[in-house]
Amino acid sequence: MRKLSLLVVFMMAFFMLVGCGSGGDEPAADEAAEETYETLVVGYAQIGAESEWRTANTASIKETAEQLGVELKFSDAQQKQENQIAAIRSYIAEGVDVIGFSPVVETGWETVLQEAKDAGIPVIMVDRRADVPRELYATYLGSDFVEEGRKAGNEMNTLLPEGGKIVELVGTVGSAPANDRYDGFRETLADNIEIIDSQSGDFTRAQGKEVMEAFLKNYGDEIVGLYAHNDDMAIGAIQAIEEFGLKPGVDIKIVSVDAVRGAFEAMIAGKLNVTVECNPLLGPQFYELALRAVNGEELPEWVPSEESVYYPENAAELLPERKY
Ligand code: GZL
Repeated sequence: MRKLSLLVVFMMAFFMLVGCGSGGDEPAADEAAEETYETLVVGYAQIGAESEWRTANTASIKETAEQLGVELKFSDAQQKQENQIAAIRSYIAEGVDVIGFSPVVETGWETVLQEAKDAGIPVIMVDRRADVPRELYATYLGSDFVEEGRKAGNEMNTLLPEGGKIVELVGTVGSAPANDRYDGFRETLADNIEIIDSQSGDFTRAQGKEVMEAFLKNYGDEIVGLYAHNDDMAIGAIQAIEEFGLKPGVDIKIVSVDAVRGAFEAMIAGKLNVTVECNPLLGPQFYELALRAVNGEELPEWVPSEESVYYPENAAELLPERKY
């Protein structure tokens, strides 16, 4: 009897062990569960708060995280690259799942992005692009800035069929939007339009006004057109043009980029002639890409955003529905 009991106990123990070890349909210990928005932890290194566009972009990143239940760690670098790099390093140290950032300038990112790669943390470039090897980022989500420049050039040709002398307010020196809008504009600008001066206003209203004051002091009413790389600089320039005694949008035709609410208001007032859209509402696409990246999916090198061009004729009708 005793032997029979021992045999039964042994057999029960054996099958219990085998059953546990069989694997059955439980996942093996090393198969990590898929992340969801609710478990995702994202570190985002934002450039700053230099323009209406940036404010809308930040709102989209923060509000979408809230809506999805994503844990967002967010930093504002006051337009300083060293602050963005420090923020990315802090996210690496905290072991976030994904890092998102909008590189204030194109160069100087390779070291810190290599550190993120070594830590196994995917990086998504949002809005602006950095000049780094493909293996250092999961994808780039942003606009075709060269195309924005091309569109602006075509609009300036339409506004100045007789040609003439124009000036240019360039964005942040070294940034992808400034470099590409500069190049794209020159691809399509007509030969009878001459860019007599081109200076950076760093994408801000204050500096856009300051540089336009200097242009007007140097060239006065020779200037018949202004190309501004963003609406904030154009709005600053509009103030300078009025203070100089000329009519913005009439004496000086103005083409700018972003399509923020301030640009619609300026077009309604007849002071701005065209704004080329650059969509800042990138939050939803960013988190969708972040989740795919953290769950191991290979992403395309570039996910471009859809954009349009807006004119005074329907600015008043469109303004109420503008989200930024
Ligand atoms: C463009 C974005 C630019 C905007 C500016 O994608 O990086 O930066 O055009 C903003 O308004 O400051």
